[in-house]
Amino acid sequence: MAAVGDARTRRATVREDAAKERDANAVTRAAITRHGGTSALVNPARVDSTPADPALAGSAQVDAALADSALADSAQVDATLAASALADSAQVDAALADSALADSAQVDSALADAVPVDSALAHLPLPDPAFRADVLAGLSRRPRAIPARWFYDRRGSELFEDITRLPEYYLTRTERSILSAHAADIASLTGPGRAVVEFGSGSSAKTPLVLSAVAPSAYVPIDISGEFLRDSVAALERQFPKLPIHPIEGDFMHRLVLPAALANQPRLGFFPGSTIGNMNAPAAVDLLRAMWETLGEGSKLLIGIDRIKPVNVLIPAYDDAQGVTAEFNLNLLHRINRELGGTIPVSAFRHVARWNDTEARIEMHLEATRDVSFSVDGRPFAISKGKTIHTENSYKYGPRDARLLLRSAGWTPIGEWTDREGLFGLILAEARAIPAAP
Ligand code: SAH
Ligand code: AVI
Repeated sequence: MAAVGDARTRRATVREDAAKERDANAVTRAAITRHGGTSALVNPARVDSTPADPALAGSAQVDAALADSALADSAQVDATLAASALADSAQVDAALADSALADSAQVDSALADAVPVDSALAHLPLPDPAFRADVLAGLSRRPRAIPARWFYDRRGSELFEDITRLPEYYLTRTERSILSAHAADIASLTGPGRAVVEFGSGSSAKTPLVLSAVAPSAYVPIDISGEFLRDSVAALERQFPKLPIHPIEGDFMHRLVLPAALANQPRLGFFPGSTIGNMNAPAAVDLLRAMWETLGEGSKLLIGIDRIKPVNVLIPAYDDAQGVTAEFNLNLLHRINRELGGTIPVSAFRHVARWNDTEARIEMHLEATRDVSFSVDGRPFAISKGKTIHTENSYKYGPRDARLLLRSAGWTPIGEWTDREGLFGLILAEARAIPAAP
């Protein structure tokens, strides 16, 4: 294991690795290249051309999902959201380039008279095509729904950090307390010298607890929120100056090509915060399988999964007294206005958090408080008073459900910890081949 002590040498190594991985990948996401170009530390080419679920990859299937305006029930919406998240964005980009989304037969007949893009928008930076596609499709389907990953622009990442400090948001402090209390047990089960690969690393606030315990060979934080990732890496480099850090700005829903420097190093995946809860079960299994493939057989995964608990604890965690979660939710509309030339009257929407007991999930919505009409990227939309845009699901799991979810994707639980009240679960699992049925 080559420990690169000097930050400049490390950056040079990362650049070399980036060049190799660029060659290794058949498809590079345009959006990642765009962001990746802003920092030498962020490797622009790492997303494998194979999405987690190849069946959902083809643009024809994506188009078909977009065309289905009869999506009445939320399970179907989840499937479509998963399809949208998993769709190979290169193909989505290609579809956009062909103006496939402008075809009213494929999207929504109401869009047939779509207003052309306002020339006043010409000065705006190029919007992320995948964001544009998800927003236009999400506002066109019924019920309306936009994938939660678009919360995380810089402002969204900052607001999420504020949420983690709220008294009502028990998740972060509980998971941190479990990690502190059991770091030594976790380290004895993982052993030293693993490359720690963190999925959805955000501020990497909990990461030092793990890095200090497991004596890692390298650290690979992965996040779509590029600017925020760069700041977090700079802080970690100061704290762990001898640790090679290889940040990846990208979408973890795809199987990733890890930096060449990690070849032959055993791996420990780290997926804290119950981010797995933001996916429905099929998407969660696809993601866990993609992680299995990214990390390889024999790897370990330390994952935080929030538990089912009384509604009087859950609802305030997602609808806090200070209104920070409301601001986080509404920031999605501001982001659409900022990046996609939207004219959404944000003050005409209110944040709603609901517990859906059948699905065992918190749902966040943005509800129109009056009839509204607006445009996004020149396309007209109307929402009647009381109707919502579904913006997030946060699934909660019982301990057995959580273990079953992991096993469904080839991860065998080998350790499990919780807090005194059993609010949150932390599971260590191992990537094993799925055994044959008896
Ligand atoms: N792990 C941190 C942050 C959780 S917030 C914690 O435990 O507190 C969820 C994080 O996942 C955000 O930083 C967000 O930018 C990132 N994220 C969400 N969807 C993603 C995706 N599809 N690919 C990569 N990162 C994603
Ligand atoms: C990142 N994710 C696990 C958070 C959650 O609890 O579902 C996002 C969040 N949404 C509202 N508050 C926090």
